[in-house]
Amino acid sequence: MAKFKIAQREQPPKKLQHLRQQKQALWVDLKSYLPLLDITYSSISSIAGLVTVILAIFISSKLMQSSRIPVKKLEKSEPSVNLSTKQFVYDHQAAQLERTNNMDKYDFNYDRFGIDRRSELTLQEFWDVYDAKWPVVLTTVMDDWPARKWSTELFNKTYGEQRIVMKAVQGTLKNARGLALPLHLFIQHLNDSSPTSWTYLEDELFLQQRPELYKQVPRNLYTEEDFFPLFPKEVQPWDCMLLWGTAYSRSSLHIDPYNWTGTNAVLKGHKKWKLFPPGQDDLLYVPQDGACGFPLDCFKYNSPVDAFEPDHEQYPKFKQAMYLELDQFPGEFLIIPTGWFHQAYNAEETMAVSGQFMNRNNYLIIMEEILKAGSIKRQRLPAYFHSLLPPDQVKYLMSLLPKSVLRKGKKLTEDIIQQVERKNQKQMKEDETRKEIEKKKKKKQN
Ligand SMILES: *[C@@H]1O[C@H](CO)[C@@H](O)[C@H](O)[C@H]1NC(C)=O
Ligand SMILES: *[C@@H]1O[C@H](CO)[C@@H](O)[C@H](O)[C@H]1NC(C)=O
Ligand SMILES: *[C@@H]1O[C@H](CO)[C@@H](O)[C@H](O)[C@H]1NC(C)=O
Ligand SMILES: *[C@@H]1O[C@H](CO)[C@@H](O)[C@H](O)[C@H]1NC(C)=O
Ligand SMILES: O=C(O)CCC(=O)C(=O)O
Repeated sequence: MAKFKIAQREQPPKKLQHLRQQKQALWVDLKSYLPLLDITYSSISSIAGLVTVILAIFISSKLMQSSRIPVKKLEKSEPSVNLSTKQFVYDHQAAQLERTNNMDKYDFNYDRFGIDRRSELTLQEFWDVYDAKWPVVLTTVMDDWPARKWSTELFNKTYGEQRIVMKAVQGTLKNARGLALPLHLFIQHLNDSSPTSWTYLEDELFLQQRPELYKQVPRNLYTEEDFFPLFPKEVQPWDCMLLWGTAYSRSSLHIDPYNWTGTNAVLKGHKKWKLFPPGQDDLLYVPQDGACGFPLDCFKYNSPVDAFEPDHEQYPKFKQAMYLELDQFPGEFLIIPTGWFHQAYNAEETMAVSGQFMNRNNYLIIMEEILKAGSIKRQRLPAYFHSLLPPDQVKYLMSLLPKSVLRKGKKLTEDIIQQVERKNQKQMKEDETRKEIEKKKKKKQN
């Protein structure tokens, strides 16, 4: 691969450095408010646990029926790929070469080592130059999103008493813990964060369970072709995660499940990104044995490094890693290619929505990741598998899914939903009781 822009990696972002020197007591008081919270997922005590629970939530249920179906005409897939006989590895270098060659077809002044912001982009050019090859920011696809009007006040008023899932960090990312608590408590502390004390609402279910919100986040031309709705509902990924973080909040450095292509739409705030071209797993200290723990299993590609505050002593090789940087602002829609490690950092309070898609350019990769993890046996694919159209391949693959996996998926989602809902009811009762008591007190005083 060619040279990549090597961005300032030695130092944390300016804002972080600056604040680090201050006394870190903006709101180190998380401890005093944590005990007030009713922790639903009491078993979550580490980032690993949190990731498991949050990702578990991602397994879809019968609640939402997606109407998203593939729409564009499809060509046959390459006959050279035969998933039924051997492991397939996507050739990212070949993809880069293809990208460079394809650039000649179009009249655009591409930033070869940075991230283009595009408004008038045809679907064909997207597929030729960016999709499964390089990140891109789309600057107009969110113009008509009703969600652009979402405000703290609206969420507080309408959903304040309802529970959300979030992570809270005191210290470093490694000290993250998962919490489920009423939204208004998260909102109450939106402005109270410091480099070592922050919260991040990361909820896969919140929007998906509220159709009035879900429909305010429409798909666009580039994400429309999606084969995930062909998965049985029990194992279909949720595709609309609410990400609302205080300043300093961040994700981990990771690749998405099944190496899918990710999307991230910023509604409010300022999100910073570090995006790593594929092939650097060694420099990112990616463990080789991680399992994602979904009913439809997959390998987990997570790096233990916090790319925004790397511990160079513990991870010396990270210094050699190359990455692209991006500052993403409201109305900007980022597409993260399959297989690229990425980490987001919210430079100020930031609200965003993430999603994913499986289309003609990544479906073989996703199917391979599923086969590799072993929920479906490779040998069960018929000889004619590769003569099927891509969506039919996906449907066929899914028809081989053991019933036990479907049952697990269904049960897991139901359990999680029940848990949150039960807590909501409990919470409401508690609130009523509290109000009654206050009323009585007032009466007494009068
Ligand atoms: C998915 O990404 C991982 C991590 O970079 C890589 O090892 C794996 O080969 C990728 N999967 C496919 C099918 O290319
Ligand atoms: C959120 O609503 C609660 C009442 O439930 C109120 O006390 C609080 O001030 C509100 N916060 C904001 C930021 O609107
Ligand atoms: C956070 O601070 C901003 C700017 O000072 C203010 O407009 C906003 O209301 C505050 N939000 C909360 C939830 O306190
Ligand atoms: C894929 O492998 C199977 C099993 O060995 C074989 O029967 C089939 O012809 C192969 N398909 C292609 C397109 O090479
Ligand atoms: O925190 C973020 O915005 C990053 C989210 C992300 O990378 C993901 O959903 O895969």
